[in-house]
Amino acid sequence: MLSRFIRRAPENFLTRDQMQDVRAGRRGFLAGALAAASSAVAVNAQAQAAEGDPNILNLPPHSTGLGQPVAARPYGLPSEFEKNLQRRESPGLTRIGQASVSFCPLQGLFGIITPSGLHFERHHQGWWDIDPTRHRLMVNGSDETMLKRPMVFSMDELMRLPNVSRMHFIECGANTGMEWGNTAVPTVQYTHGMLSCSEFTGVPLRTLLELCGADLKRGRFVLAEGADGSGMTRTIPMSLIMSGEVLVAYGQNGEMLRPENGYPLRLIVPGVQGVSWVKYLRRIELGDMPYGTKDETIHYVDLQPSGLHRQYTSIQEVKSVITSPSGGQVLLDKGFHTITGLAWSGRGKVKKVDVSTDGGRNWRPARLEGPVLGKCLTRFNADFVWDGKPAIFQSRAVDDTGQIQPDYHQLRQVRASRSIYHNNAIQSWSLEENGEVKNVQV
Ligand SMILES: Nc1nc2c(c(=O)[nH]1)N[C@H]1C(S)=C(S)[C@@H](COP(=O)(O)O)O[C@H]1N2
Ligand SMILES: [Mo]
Repeated sequence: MLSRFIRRAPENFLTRDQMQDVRAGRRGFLAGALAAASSAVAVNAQAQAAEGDPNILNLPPHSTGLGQPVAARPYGLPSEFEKNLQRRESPGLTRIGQASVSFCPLQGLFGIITPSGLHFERHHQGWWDIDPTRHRLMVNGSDETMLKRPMVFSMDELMRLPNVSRMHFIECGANTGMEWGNTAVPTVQYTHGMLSCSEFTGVPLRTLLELCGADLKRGRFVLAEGADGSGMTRTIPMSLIMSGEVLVAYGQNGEMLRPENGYPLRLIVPGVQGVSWVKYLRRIELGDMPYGTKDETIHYVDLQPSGLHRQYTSIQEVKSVITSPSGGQVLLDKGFHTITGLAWSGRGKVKKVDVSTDGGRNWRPARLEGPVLGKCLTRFNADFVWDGKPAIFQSRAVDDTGQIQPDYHQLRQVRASRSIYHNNAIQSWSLEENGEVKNVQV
């Protein structure tokens, strides 16, 4: 029984033989891996029944020899067997210069925090490892009456200030964008992997504005500017900043931000699409009207059924996805399996997640695993006993403002079908009789 498991994804766990293939640069091992895994399980189960499990009976070297010395690795790394759990570039997307996306392997993660090394990446001009001793943050007003004391902060000066740590998700507005076209991207890594969640540490932007003597009545918008070559500038409404939620952050999961995620400083705008979370943050300007920069007027806008574009739709609406079983995974046996997934809302907390195993005809509540936090990922689980027949898995989240995640029919009625951004529709995974799980739209 112990050898029967859900293969978490074609990319996950490597056997020793596959690891040797990877090291030797031999290709094509993944294609054969499925067949090998299925037959290996069947053979193992029979062999075990007859003569006992050699994995238990024969003492392995790690039970008889000396282990590795302490501090052999001053900075820890995952197990060699996890080498294939990686962020990946989608085979279906073209990389333009350094402008690219790497997707987070959601199918292989537990709980709600994304390990920093697996956080998705979206760079409009490539990433930099910026010298923190030379990085500066300037805070100024659109004119001299907006802010009494324009200031320039070094990292040391910022890190002396009172700070907070908060757990939040970040989702690119283009996440799940390929699904508008019903392209059936194969795995959850590529359908939903522009999503990650971390504990961020930093100074509330409100604190910095107050330090600079900002006119918080007249100042209605802030412009945030990054130090990379992408000209990444976004308008942030003061209503978000006054709540104290918007952070100028240097910390991510207990250490400094990773270079790919904006080291040494980025903006955290909880609930809002990723593009507003300006990385390599170098300037904040307080003004009295929206700035209308390129990334908010021509990009990240939504084509409506009327033919007009909707702008400034920046809140990531309530959404969920089953991460296992999901596309590319294989159920190797009938019987008990755990359905697990993630739910989130840019408007607040997840209140409820329902799951269906028959394509949305019947729904039952999933268990929300704590903690359930505002504008943060929430893990849900549900029991499933597979009878060997085809099934269609779906999850549907509801947030504490009462918003319900739509199905594709409902979404397309309001948003038409030629959009790119802000797709929060219900995802369907079809389980076939042979145990394979595939991306479908129903
Ligand atoms: N300076 C800068 N900030 C940026 C970007 C960028 O290219 N440059 N990309 C934005 C986009 S579109 C997204 S989705 C998020 C991605 O953050 P991540 O790479 O840490 O996942 O950063 C945003 N902030
Ligand atoms: Mo993005």
